[in-house]
Amino acid sequence: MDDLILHKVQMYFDALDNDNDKTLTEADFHTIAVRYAEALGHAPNSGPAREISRATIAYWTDLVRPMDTDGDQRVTFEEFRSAIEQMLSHTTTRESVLQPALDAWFELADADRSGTLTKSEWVALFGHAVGAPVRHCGQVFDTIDTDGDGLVQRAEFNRAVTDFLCSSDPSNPANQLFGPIAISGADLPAQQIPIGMRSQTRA
Ligand SMILES: [Ca+2]
Ligand SMILES: [Ca+2]
Ligand SMILES: [Ca+2]
Repeated sequence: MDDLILHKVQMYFDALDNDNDKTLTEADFHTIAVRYAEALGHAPNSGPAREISRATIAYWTDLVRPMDTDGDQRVTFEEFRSAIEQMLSHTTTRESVLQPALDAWFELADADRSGTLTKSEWVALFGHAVGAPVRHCGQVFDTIDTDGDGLVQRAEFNRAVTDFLCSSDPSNPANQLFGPIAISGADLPAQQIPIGMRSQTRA
C-alpha cells in the first residue's frame, strides 16, 4: 500500500471513529446514524431515521465487524488497514471484491432510497455524520457528479469510491472524499499536493 493510499485509509478510519478512541465499534455507527438522520431533519425514531439506522448498522455488521480478526468487538486501525489491503490485492477480481462495499456505502448514502444521491444527502453523510468539512463536501459532490446533472448516480459514486480506495494519483479529486488531503510523505513532491479541490480534473 503506497503512502497516499495509506493516508486515505487513515482518513476513512478516522472519519468512522466518531468517538476518537482509535477503534471502530458499533457505538461509532450508532452516533453516525443519529447525526445523519438529524442532519436530514428526521425526528428520532421516525420511519426515515429508523431506516438510516438500519443501513448504518448493516454497514458495521456486514463490512467493518468482519475485520475484527482477534474477536474483541473492536476494529483497530491495523485490522482495518490489513483488511483493505487484502481486498485491494485481488487485482483480477477487484471489482467483484469491492462491489459489496460499494453497495453498502451507496445504500447508506441514498437515505431516501431514490436511487440517486442529492447534495443534501451527501453533505449530511460525509459532512455532518462522519465529519468532513461541510463546505468541502459540497465541492467534492460537484466534482464527483461528473455529468453535472446535480445528482450523484450509482456509477459516479462507484467510480469515486473505487478511486478513493485504489488511486495513487495525487491529483485524483476522489482522494478528498473525507476531507482535504494533506500529504507529508517524502514520496510526494510538494507541488503535487492538492491544496484545495481541483474541480473537473478528471478526463
Ligand atoms: Ca471509536
Ligand atoms: Ca437519494
Ligand atoms: Ca450525476
